[in-house]
Amino acid sequence: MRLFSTLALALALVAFGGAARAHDLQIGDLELGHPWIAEAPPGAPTAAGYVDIANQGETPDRLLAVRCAFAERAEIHEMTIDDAGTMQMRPLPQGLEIPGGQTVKLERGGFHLMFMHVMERPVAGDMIPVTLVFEHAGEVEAMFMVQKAADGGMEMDDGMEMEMESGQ
Ligand SMILES: [Cu+2]
Repeated sequence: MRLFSTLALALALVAFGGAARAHDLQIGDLELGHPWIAEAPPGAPTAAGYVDIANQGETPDRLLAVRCAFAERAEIHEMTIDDAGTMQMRPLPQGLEIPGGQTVKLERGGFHLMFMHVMERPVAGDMIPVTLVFEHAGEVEAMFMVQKAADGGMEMDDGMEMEMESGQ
C-alpha cells in the first residue's frame, strides 16, 4: 500500500508538471490520507470519494464543503442502514466534524463525498483535483486518485439524486 501511494505520487508529480501537490497532504492540523474516488461505471450520474482526515490538533475542525470541476456539485454524505436493513444515504448540511486528536475515515459504507451529475467519468488511474473546505484549517486542493472499487459501485446506482437539494 505504501509503495503504491508513493508510486502514484511520483506519477502525479510527473502528470502535473512537478507542481507541489501531494496525494497525501497536510493543511494546518489536518492530515489528509489517501484521497480516492471509486471508478464510476459508464453512464453513472454520481461518483463517490473517500479520504482519511486526521486532526492532530486539540480543537475540533469541520469539513464544510467540497468543490470540484468534473461534477456539477459535491456533497458530504453519511450512509446508514435502517431497521429494515435498507442502505440509505443523506447529505450532512452542517458538514462533518473532525474531533481533535482523532481520525475520521470517509470510507465505503460510511461517510463519503458524493459527486453529483458527473460530467467527466472518473476512470481508474486518473488523478482528480478536489477542493476541501474546512472551518478552521481553510481550504485545500487534494488530488484524488481514481481506483476500481473492490465490490462494485453500490453508492452510485440507487437514485440518490432525489433527496439531494439540501447541501450547497
Ligand atoms: Cu452518497
